Amino acid sequence: MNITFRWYGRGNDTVTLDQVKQIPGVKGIVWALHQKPVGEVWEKAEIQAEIDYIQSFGFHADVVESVNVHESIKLGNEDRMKYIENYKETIRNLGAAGVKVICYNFMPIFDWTRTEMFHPLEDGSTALFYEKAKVDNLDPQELINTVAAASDLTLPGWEPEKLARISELFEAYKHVDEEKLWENLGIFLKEILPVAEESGIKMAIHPDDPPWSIFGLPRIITGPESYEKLIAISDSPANGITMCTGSMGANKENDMVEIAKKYAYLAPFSHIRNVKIYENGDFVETSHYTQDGSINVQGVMEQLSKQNYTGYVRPDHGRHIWGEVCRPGYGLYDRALGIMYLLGLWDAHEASKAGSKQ
Ligand code: DNO
Repeated sequence: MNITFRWYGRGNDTVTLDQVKQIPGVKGIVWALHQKPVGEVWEKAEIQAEIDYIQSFGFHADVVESVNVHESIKLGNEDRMKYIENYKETIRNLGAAGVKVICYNFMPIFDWTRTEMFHPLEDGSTALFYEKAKVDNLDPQELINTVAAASDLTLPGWEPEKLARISELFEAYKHVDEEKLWENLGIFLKEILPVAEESGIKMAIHPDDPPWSIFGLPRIITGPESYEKLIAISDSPANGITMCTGSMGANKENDMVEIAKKYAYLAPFSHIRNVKIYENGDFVETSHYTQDGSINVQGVMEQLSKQNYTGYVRPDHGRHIWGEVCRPGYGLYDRALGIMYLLGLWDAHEASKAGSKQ
């Protein structure tokens, strides 16, 4: 297991790499060129500048999250090949700079979706919250306003240039159902996977968050059956997943321990966090601690240890604790606590494996 920490770049994050350096066990920084408009080629020089900075703190920069996929590719528009070619160029440039994993997603229009960014928890902290009935009855524009009001910084996946075209995009997606979206994912993957292989990169698709359709838009990476379909598209070693316990696990039907057991081998990258799911389908992001939420984080870590998992792992969204002012879900303190919990579980499982061999 290779512990990493997501960081949004100089001037774009409240957390500094000096601070991350003080969290035990962190080997690498998960990064992206967040200022690049979706669909543009990431140039070699700008990639290298970011990597040099990260490496100057002694971290590796092996994992990029995310190179976002242009809506034209997901929609299957006529101009999609232009964007696919740009994506290939970015893969080549990242591979040449030594990057090993690219996390991406195939969610139409909206990336991760929450109705409240600073929902009060009983312990006095705040956390990201999803109110199901609210989303079921919400005008998407209201959701955009909520997200925009939550932070002065642009949140990943919520780029203003995309959101300005919202009604046009909704109109376009009327012609794309789940089947069509799978077809468009297949076309994208068949084009880019050979390039990823040549470049020494594994592509790691992130589950839809939450893993169900919202606003009538199709969503396809929602549970174990999605992984079977993904494998059926291509058995390239570059065709991987980002195993995200909090995203996929927000649907109670998805048993993350079983999913880890069966699909961790497909995941060069894992996001490990907890959520508490309520009877009415709402969910809130809790601490990483198993007893605080609905996900068996302990059981997931046991699976990873049993499989001698060598992939990259990061804690995911944390609560906002101890008065920290930060990006929603991406503070320093609770993610650092999360790492200590994951390392503790890992060491305990490794020790019991070693013990049982004696
Ligand atoms: C939110 C993240 C997502 C994730 C992308 C992956 O905090 O989990 O934005 O990075 O969906 O492409």
